[in-house]
Amino acid sequence: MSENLEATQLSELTQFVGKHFIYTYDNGWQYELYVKNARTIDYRIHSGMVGGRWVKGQQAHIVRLSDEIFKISWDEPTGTCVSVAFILSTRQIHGVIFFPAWIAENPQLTVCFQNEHEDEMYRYRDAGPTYPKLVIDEFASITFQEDVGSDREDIIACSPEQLPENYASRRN
Ligand code: FER
Repeated sequence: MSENLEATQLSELTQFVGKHFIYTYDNGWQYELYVKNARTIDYRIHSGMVGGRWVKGQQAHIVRLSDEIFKISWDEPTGTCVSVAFILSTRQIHGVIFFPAWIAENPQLTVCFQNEHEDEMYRYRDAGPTYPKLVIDEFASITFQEDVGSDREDIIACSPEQLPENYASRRN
């Protein structure tokens, strides 16, 4: 039974896995996300409270809610929790980000290539303060999307500042 469910779910994700998105939240924050495989994302943050931050290999829960609606949810080494719904038919997104209080107080502490600072992030997370959480609840529009296939390491491979000038402003 559960084997069957899992197989069904994986096949339902094939249209979503391998997608690469650039999107801007209504508050102006610009993000980029690559659905690397059915349990993994890479992402880069171009602007906003933690602009400059980037992460590879974040484990995530990825589900299909309906034909063209997918949701990705994860808990980061910083303690930030994120849940993002992608409505592919209208290229809209709704994201909720739950920031621990220490990040709201000092966002710059998380601005780095996190993979090289994971132990530091766990130490900050455990030191807190965690509460009160800062909840950001915003819609976004997808400004660029492409299908690049799964498990690529070259899609998110450098910091946002190292990208060509118009990389994030490309529209399609
Ligand atoms: C997103 C919202 C939040 C997203 C990533 C985050 C890549 C991560 C925030 C953080 O680490 O502070 O849509 O997609």
